[in-house]
Amino acid sequence: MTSYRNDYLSASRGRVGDRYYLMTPDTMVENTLPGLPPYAATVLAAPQGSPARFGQYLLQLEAGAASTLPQGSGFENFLIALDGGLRVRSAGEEWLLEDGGYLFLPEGRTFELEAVAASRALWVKKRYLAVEGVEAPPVVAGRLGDIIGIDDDGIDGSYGQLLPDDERFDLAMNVMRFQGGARFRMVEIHHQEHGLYLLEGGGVYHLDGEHVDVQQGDFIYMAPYCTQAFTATGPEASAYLLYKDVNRDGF
Ligand code: UGY
Ligand code: MN
Repeated sequence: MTSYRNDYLSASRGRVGDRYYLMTPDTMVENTLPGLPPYAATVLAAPQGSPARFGQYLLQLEAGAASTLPQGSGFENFLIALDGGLRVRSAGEEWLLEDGGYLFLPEGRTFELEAVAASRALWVKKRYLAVEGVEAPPVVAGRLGDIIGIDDDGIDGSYGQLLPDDERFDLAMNVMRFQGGARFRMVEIHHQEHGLYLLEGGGVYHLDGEHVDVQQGDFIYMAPYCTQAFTATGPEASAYLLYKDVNRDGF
């Protein structure tokens, strides 16, 4: 008798838990978003269907592909080139993001994109939470490779901050780096949410009481109060890029 069991159903590591989901590359679906080239965007996180209060997108652009409408209107926006090269224009300024090059644009700016080579990039967007008496954040540009990490015993690794750590910013984009064999010394519980993109390596992630295997190219959404801890099973080093809402009290 023919079996109609689909082996890929059990083979995928992708899963959706109560307070998190793990999106592995085999589960990612390409979408066409307004003003972007056809099927260029995978929605990694968005409020639709999840508690997420931010958007995160994996963009995959062919050389020469460009946006046809201003992007990011009404949001603060963060872009980072994973590979290839991305020209970004905003308010008469222009940046070329290559190999970990990143750009933060405060709310009030829109941007246009053009891929100068076949490119993959991550885009995070969020509605800015202004605080009376606190200045708005400035434009920030940098390169992931230049970010020096600060050792942190609690996570048995280091974290590097791509954006300034002060009250003007209501989001952090951090790179967390781990040697093979490193493991969190605590299980974190906090009111903030995370969008985690695994840049290299892999290991086991403790999420909401479950343990999942994670690898390069995976995305994890963690809702507020999701228990979390990482073990880098090695032997190679691991690194992930982590979105976190910060410097606000949760109201
Ligand atoms: O900053 C953080 O909350 C970070 N340590 N969390 C994480 O890596 N899951
Ligand atoms: Mn955390």
